[in-house]
Amino acid sequence: MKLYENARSGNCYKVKLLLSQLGKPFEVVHVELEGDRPAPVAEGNPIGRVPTLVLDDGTHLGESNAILLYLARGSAFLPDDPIEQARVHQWMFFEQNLHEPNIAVVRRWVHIDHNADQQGDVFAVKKAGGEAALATMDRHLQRHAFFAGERYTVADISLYGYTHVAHEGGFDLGAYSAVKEWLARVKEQPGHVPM
Ligand SMILES: N[C@@H](CCC(=O)N[C@@H](CS)C(=O)NCC(=O)O)C(=O)O
Repeated sequence: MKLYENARSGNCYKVKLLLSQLGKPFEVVHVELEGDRPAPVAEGNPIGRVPTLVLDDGTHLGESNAILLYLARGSAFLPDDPIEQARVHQWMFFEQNLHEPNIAVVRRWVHIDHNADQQGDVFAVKKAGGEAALATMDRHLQRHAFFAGERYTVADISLYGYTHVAHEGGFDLGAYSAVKEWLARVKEQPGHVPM
């Protein structure tokens, strides 16, 4: 398998983390966030972004969470029980709807593009959205060790991607003690690799 990715992307890191924990060999191909994208990303992935995973038979897959769900089939990282599986999906949709578009975007402006001061009122809106997402996670984690099925799944991998680097966007995790404890639990999982 070949993973087209950028090392500063939490979306790409999610896929590298799961592949590592599954013990699946893969080759990494670096792609710049700005600029020309190689054909497998620009043409093979209809969305034209990274991560793009190219399977050994030439199949191209895009969207980090779709890739996670594909790779996790039949493994301990995706429960078979329909309700538990729906809860995995629930948190992964939350991640793409209310978490990543706020926390990852604020981090990109602050930490990567250094243009937060050019974002006008949108910056405060995105920052507040990120805080709300962290508060939602914290409420859940005050009663549960993980997001779905009381065990480590791809829902945790998905949410870990940008939560563990949220401080780079100026989010103070001090207010979210259950999130901080969960981050430590995720880091302790067998086969964990850093971003
Ligand atoms: N929802 C997509 C987001 C993919 C995405 O936006 N990837 C970014 C890197 S994190 C990218 O390719 N950016 C290229 C650009 O900014 O031009 C996913 O979860 O994979």
